[in-house]
Amino acid sequence: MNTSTAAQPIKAGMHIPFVREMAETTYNMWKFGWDERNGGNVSCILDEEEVSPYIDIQQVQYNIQPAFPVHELAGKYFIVTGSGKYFKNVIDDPEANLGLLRVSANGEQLEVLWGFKNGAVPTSELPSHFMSHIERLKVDPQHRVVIHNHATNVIAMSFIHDLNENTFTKTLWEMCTECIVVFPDGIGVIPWMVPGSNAIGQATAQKMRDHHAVLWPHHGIFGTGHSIDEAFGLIETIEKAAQIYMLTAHHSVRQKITDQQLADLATAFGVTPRAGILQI
Ligand code: 2HA
Ligand code: ZN
Repeated sequence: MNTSTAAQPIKAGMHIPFVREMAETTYNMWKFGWDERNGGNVSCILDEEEVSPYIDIQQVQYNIQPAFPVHELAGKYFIVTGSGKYFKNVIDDPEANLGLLRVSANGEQLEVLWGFKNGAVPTSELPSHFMSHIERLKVDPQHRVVIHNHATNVIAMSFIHDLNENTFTKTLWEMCTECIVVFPDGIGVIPWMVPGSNAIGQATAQKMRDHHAVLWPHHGIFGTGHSIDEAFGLIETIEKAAQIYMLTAHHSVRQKITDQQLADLATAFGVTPRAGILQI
């Protein structure tokens, strides 16, 4: 007896593991309220072996001129979100909201291999992403992912906390016990700047030499990692700490995690807190 019900048609691209992960992650970020409208962008470095079973890597659809030559990333494959695209919608049409590109061998072109259907183009923050990838790869060859989003409490905190990156980091560490273990290198902070520009990309990337995450005051956050899970988890942890801060900031605090306790955590978990933040 045939008991099967009508199969749901699988959306174009959703059989590809890295496309599915991008679609699910962008959807989750939207559900968290971190990516209203077209807010946020993601880029992930892929190995040729991950790409080639699903996409014809000989078949360049067309070329795009990058904002600056990216010699350092020559030959690398990236799955990236599209400019002006809504994270809410990626899951319903990955091909129209995402694109797969390869930096050409001479670093002067971006070769589109898949996606960006109907004239879509890569995220407006591609310069910031590329510059951040370049800097993270210098300090960590395993680096692969840059996520930018508009994490709500991180933005809120940037209005009421000072923007010194050491004191901002210290406050975040004090909010939840696990923070110093998840981001012992702290959070980098740049001044408010116009998004989408090479200048904000340079300022962000400079902070990426010493930090996995960078705050854009009154705008959002950049988080990086070896995987989408790791970069997402980093932002989640920072946002959680910022949420605790926002929930407690207008209350009188009766007890807190001390600097000695933060140092004990670092020792217990084998991490080295960024120097100059703990006073012990
Ligand atoms: O893509 O988040 O910073 C929209 C943005 C720009
Ligand atoms: Zn943004």
